[in-house]
Formats: sequence, C-alpha cells, structure tokens
Amino acid sequence: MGKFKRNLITTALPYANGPVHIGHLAGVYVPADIYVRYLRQKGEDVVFIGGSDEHGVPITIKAQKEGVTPQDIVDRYHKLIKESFEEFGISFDIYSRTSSKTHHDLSSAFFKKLYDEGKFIEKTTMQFYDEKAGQFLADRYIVGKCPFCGNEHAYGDQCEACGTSLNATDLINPVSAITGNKPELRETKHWYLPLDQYEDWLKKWILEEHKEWKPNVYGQCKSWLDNGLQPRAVTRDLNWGVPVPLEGAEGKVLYVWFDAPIGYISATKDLTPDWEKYWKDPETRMIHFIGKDNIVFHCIIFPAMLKAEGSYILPDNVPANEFLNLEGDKISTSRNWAVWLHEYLRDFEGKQDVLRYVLTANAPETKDNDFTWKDFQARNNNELVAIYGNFINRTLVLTHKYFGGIVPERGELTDYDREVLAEIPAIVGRVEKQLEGFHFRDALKECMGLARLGNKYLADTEPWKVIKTDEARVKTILHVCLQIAADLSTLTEPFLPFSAAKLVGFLNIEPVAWAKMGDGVLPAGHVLNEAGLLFEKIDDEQIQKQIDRLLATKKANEIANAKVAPAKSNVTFEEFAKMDIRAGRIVAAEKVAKTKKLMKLTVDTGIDTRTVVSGIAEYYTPEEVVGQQVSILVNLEPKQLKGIESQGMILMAENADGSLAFVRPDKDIKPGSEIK
Ligand code: B3M
Ligand code: ZN
Repeated sequence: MGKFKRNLITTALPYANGPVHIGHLAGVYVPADIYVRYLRQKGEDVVFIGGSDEHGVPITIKAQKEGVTPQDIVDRYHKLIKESFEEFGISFDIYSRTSSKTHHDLSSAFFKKLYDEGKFIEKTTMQFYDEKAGQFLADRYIVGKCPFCGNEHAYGDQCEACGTSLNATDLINPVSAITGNKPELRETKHWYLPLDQYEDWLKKWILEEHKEWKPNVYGQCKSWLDNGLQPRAVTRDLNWGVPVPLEGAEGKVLYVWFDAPIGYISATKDLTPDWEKYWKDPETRMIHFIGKDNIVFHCIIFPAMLKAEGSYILPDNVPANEFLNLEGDKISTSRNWAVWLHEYLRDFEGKQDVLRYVLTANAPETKDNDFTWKDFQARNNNELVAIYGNFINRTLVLTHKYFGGIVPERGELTDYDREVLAEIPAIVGRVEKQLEGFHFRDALKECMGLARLGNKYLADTEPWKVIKTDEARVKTILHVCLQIAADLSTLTEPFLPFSAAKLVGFLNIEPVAWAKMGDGVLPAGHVLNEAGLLFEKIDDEQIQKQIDRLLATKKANEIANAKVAPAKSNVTFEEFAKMDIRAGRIVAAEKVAKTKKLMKLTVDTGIDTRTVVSGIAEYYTPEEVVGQQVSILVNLEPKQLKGIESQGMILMAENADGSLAFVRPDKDIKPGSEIK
C-alpha cells in the first residue's frame, strides 16, 4: 500500500432505531468487508471498525412512541444489527456502540479539548420550549401547518407532504409533539464549530490534494465548498446523548453528528491498547465506507473536527456509494419498503453469499441502482449456479468418477493448457487493480471470469469424451481444472466467504495464500473430500413469495396513505329517520351472469324475503355470503339492474383500494330489527 504501514477501515455507524436492510449492506458493509478481506489476504495490517450509532432524536422519538426508554430501543436494535452483520460474514474486528463508557468519555474529552482551546464559538438563539414537558424541543418534536403546502402535520425540520426543509419557526400554529402544548420561544446557548474558518484548508485538502476521490464524492464536496461553509452547532438541548461537559450546560448533549464519528475512535480504543498507532500515525491509511447521505459529515465536518483537535490523522479516501432502490422505489423503513436482513436469512437460509453476490454485482457504485427479485434469481441461477457452481461441480464429480477423488498426475501441457494457466495471474492482477480503485462490481466480474474460463476449458477439452481414448490427457485436464478451482476459493473469498470456505472443504485443503494463486498448489495424489453443491437454483415460487410480500406492503401503504373522502354537509334527524334500515340475513346468492361485480342476493328482511343486486362479487363468493347477517336499506326505490329488480341496498364499507366489507350487527340479531 505504498507509503502506508497499516489500514484503518471504518463503516458508517447505523442508527440503532431499526433493523438493517439490503441498502445498508450494498452501500457500505459488503464493499467494506470485501476490501478488508482482500487486505487481510494480502497480509496487510488492518483493523475493521463498526458499531451502532445510539444517540440522536429519532431514537428518543421511537422510545417515546413505544413508551420505553431510549436505552431499551438501542439495546434491542444494537443486538439485532450486530447479529445480522455477523450472519452475513461482515468481519468486523469490533462492532461497538456509542452508548459505551469509552465512547462517552472520549467524545466528552474531545469536546472539552476543543472548548478549552477556544475552537468553538458560543451563540445564543431562540428555540421552542415546552413548559409542560419542561424541555426544549428538537425540530422533529414540533408539528404544525406547512407554510408551503398547508399539510397540518409538518415537522419542525421538514414537511413530509411536500418535501420542503423547514425551520421550526416557519410552522403555522406549532405545537409540541410531546404534550400537544403550544411551545414558547426561549433563549438557549449552544457551541458552534466555525466551519467557515476551515474552508480554505478544506478546499486545498480535498479539491487539490484528493482529486482521486470518486466523482460523486468529490463533486458533492466541491458543491458544499463552493457554496461557502457556515458555523455548525455541535450541541443540542436534549436529554439523550453525551452530556456537554461544561458547567451550566445541564440538559444539553453533544449533537449526534459530533459524537458519532468519534465513535470510530472509541471503538478502536475498545479493540486495542495500540489504538493511537491507528489514529495518530500518518503512516496509517484511514478509509471511511459510507452512503452518499453521509458525505458532508465524513469529508467536511469530521475532518474539520479532527483538524481542530490536532492530533489525529485524516481519511485518505471516502469511497461513498449511491443508493440502492428496491423494485423501483426508494427503500424506506417507515413504509416497510425494504428487504430486512434478518428476514432474508429466515427465507433464504444459508444463502448469505447469494445476496452478497447480487448486491456487489449490482452495487450502486456510481449511480442509484435497483434491486429486483427477478434479477436476484437470474444472477443466482445463471451466474452462480450455471457458471461458478457448474465448473466446480463438474471438476469434482469427474475427478471422483475417474480417479477416485485423488488429484491426478499432470502430463505434458498443450499450448491451450498453458494459455489457460497463464490467464490466472493476469486475472488476479486485474481483480487487485479493481479492488484498489474501490471498483467492486468490476472486481467481481473479473473473478467470475476465472470461473467462466474454467467452464470454457472443460467444454473445449471434453474430458468425458476423451476418457474413452486417452486417460492420460484427462488426468492433465482435471489437474488443470483443480488448480483453477483451488485458486477460485481464494480469489472469491473476499466476495463469497461462505462458499469459499465450502470449496476449501470440498478440496480438503488449507486456504491457498493470495500470493500463491497461479502456482498450481494442489499436488498430484492429494485426496479430495466428498463434494456437495456450491450453489443451488432458486425457483419461481420462492421469488414469487417475496414479490407478493412487497405487493402486500405496497397495498397496505396505499390504504394507509389514501385520502379520506371529504365530509358531507349535515342532515337533520328527520332526514336521517326517513331511511328504513333493518338487520337481514342472506338466504341465497348467485353471481349475475356476464358481469364481474354483481351478485344477486335473496335476503330475509324480517318484513319479507326479497331480491337485492349488490356489487360485491369481486370480494365475496356466493358460498361465503349465504347465511351472513347484513344491514339493508329496505325503503330504497327498486331499480332494474341487468334485468333483475333490486329491492333495497346492502350497506357496505369501502376500503381505500375500493374493496368492500359488510356492515353488520356484531351480535346475532333477529331479521327485521331496526338499525337506527
Ligand atoms: N448514523 C447516519 C446513518 O446511519 C449515521 C451515520 C453515522 S457515521 C459516524 O446513515
Ligand atoms: Zn408542505
């Protein structure tokens, strides 16, 4: 790694207020894990840091909604998130958390040092205060009418109806989300990091000295810097977080984006007593893996904090990714539009690598990308199974069949054999080059190129035919194939660690060192293990189940978001009393021929037995409705419908998606009873 002696790889700390989903994995954790596994393979000194971000307003809001403490919330999700990462083979050296004592102490000391050295400015501003709750209100805790679109439930930081970012003071009729009280404006003092003072330095450091950063990252930094930086408050009035370590600052905590990146340092400190070597020696290369929404914090604000503190190194690169969408829509926790990792594992047991593969092959490296279940299936069946799995399977099965599972002797190599073997170091070189440039999709493509090469070699040399005439030649062919298989177990390990381990097991070898790929490490006479399948086909039914689940989510969201019909004008009691509504019972039912919606019902109204035509046939079958109690308007004027006289109307409730449900007495009632 050139001028560096060691590597410090960090991944964004996910908020511990919900489980993690495929977007997290694709954007941050899989690429970081690939990179780290690669560095380890190369024998580099590397520490891989992760942890949960356990502060911030969303966590306190979630706690309040559920009537539990913020600590309960973060304990629950920290555990779930940590387990998901472990199960997907994200090989952190430590997965820490920001509610830890180490972190509170370290971030508090970090703040205090900057404070003591006069690096902050103090400002007094007016902020909403809820007298009844006895606390200042974060912008998220204030709701009111949006001045732009009139939405009555806009938040103090944003109106979710029209997407405008707001200041709490913009809201019309603001009320506290905690008590419903009208909050008052009160003075409050906060500490600000004067980012404007770091602007020239940042411009030089990023725009001149880090031109190699990914264009999406560089571009976002440039746009922030071109627009000019403002001082940023690094404290908040809140009772959850790292307390501001100053006298008179009771009820104030460090802003979550001030303490969270310091979490990388505290996690390293929890990992090793040597932590300062990783954080303070310029021979350490620090890389932050993050999503695009975190760029400004990692490229501008945190570096300015580190610079102000003075003893820490700065990141060498911040290879941020764009977003992954799901079936054409933005992934959203609140809309449950996501593939949750713990649910994936329940439905696709043991298929961690398939998801790692698909998310890498389709990674949102340069632009937002879409995850679809059909693509997931196709990549599994047509790539992992048909190319990689097929090559390994054929090689192992033929070796067991012809040579009792023993690596055969290699004879004279043909030019073609030599050509194929020479490709291995060339491919390894290209994988390295792509990985070092953070091009994980292309790196994976190159790896699959080696499996493809093996497959083609088998198809061209046809050992299953040659065996009839020339056993010695088949020995050489399978010998070559087995070397490729062994190399694949190493080359794919950063991407597909579970399958690589499986393959190593089939081959009955110690993992091949990265540097030994291409050397032909499997000696003749080596005994292989019984082989299984590396990958399995995923059938349509499994995929349809996932698609159906998403369709159900979509439908539920549509219903939840549907506009309620506007209120009608008042009626007098006399007008209402004109309607004769009775409890009735359906005694017979049949679909009306040549219509989709209509059902002919025979109803016992207590007064008589009569025919009613009702538009329920899309939602109920005749068998289901016979015997059911209903509410029926009996004095509606009769009407001809498809040649049938309908005498009255069955009362139905209409859902937002147009589906219908009976409105009926909730106890058995004698037909003819009045409904009023
Ligand atoms: N928790 C935001 C996020 O999860 C934030 C990242 C902190 S990284 C220091 O996207
Ligand atoms: Zn609005």
